[in-house]
Amino acid sequence: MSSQPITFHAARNKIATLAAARDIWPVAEVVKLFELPFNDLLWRAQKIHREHFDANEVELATLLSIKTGGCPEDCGYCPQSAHYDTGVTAEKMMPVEEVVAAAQAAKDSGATRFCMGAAWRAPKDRDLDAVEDMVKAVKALGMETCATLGMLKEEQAERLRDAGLDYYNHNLDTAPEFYGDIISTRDYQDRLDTLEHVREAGLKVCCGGIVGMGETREQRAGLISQLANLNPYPESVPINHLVAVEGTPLAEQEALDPLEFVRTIAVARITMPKARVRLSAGRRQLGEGIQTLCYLAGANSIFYGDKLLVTGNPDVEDDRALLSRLGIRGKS
Ligand code: SAM
Ligand code: DTB
Ligand code: SF4
Repeated sequence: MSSQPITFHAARNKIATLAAARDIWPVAEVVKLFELPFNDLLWRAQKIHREHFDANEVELATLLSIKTGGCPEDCGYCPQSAHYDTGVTAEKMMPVEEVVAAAQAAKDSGATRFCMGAAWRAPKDRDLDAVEDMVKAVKALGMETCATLGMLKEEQAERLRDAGLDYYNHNLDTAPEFYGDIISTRDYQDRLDTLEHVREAGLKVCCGGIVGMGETREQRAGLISQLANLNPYPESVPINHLVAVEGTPLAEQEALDPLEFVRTIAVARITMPKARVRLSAGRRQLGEGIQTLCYLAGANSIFYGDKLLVTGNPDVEDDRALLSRLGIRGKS
């Protein structure tokens, strides 16, 4: 019998065994996590957090917009889209020396990761010449490097890897079912394709989304399920709270219950135990109490610096003061 070709059932069992080797998170299971009593959810998240990380340490990552505004995409939340009148004007790419100076300043104030963002649908091959120089120079300062430049082809990801890029950020943003309500100029599959190219090139993946855009709880669970089921799941997961910017279609979006944001962080921690879960955009609006709950729920990375890309972030002094009150150290 052993010489028989593999049967359908044997093949199916093998696939099931392989799937069991990593946790698969169907949307319904993620919804169940969201529905737990708040204290039970936070307790589960904390236990998992402590199994994999020092719970009193947070990664400090600084963002810089290396090419601001005038983006051809129509992402409904984004102040940099050329489709909306938000007061952000299109600028040229920043000179390499300015980028390096900003990275050095970030390093001096304690950041260990530097993320360079560009308002592009996708970089042109010639744009990457300058980005490669930036990556090399930032890396030479001894910082971890990250870039977020839009859709990427595999050869482009390889170029960035060879320049010394550690992470590439490309977000799924929301659940597949809600995505079309927010963006029409590229689809979900385009994003999954870019993530695949990034992985194939051997870069680490930074991928997350935005909460508070009018999605349902099931759709929030849908986003987390998509992220957690990536194989492997991302090393870095930025969870952004919508920053509602005047002029964008989401300017008047009704505010989400902030505890639902905390729940999203906890669910990300439980479903992606070893990821850096980054409490990303929206910290200024969330305030210190909610941020503290996010740290308790397993967030262990923040964007650190007075600005995100074009909108505001808490002042560095205020972050330092809050972290010190909580006894949380910056990762060295
Ligand atoms: N243009 C590139 C792209 O879209 O991939 C890179 C930069 S883009 C600004 C990076 C991410 O920032 C978006 O995917 C989105 O998740 C987040 N983002 C942009 N505007 C935001 C806002 N108003 N509130 C929260 N997150 C936002
Ligand atoms: C991510 O997930 N959030 C960051 C970073 N990746 C590039 C960007 C947040 C942008 C917030 C609005 C702004 O300042 O443009
Ligand atoms: Fe462009 Fe990125 Fe903003 Fe979308 S999120 S409009 S792709 S800068």
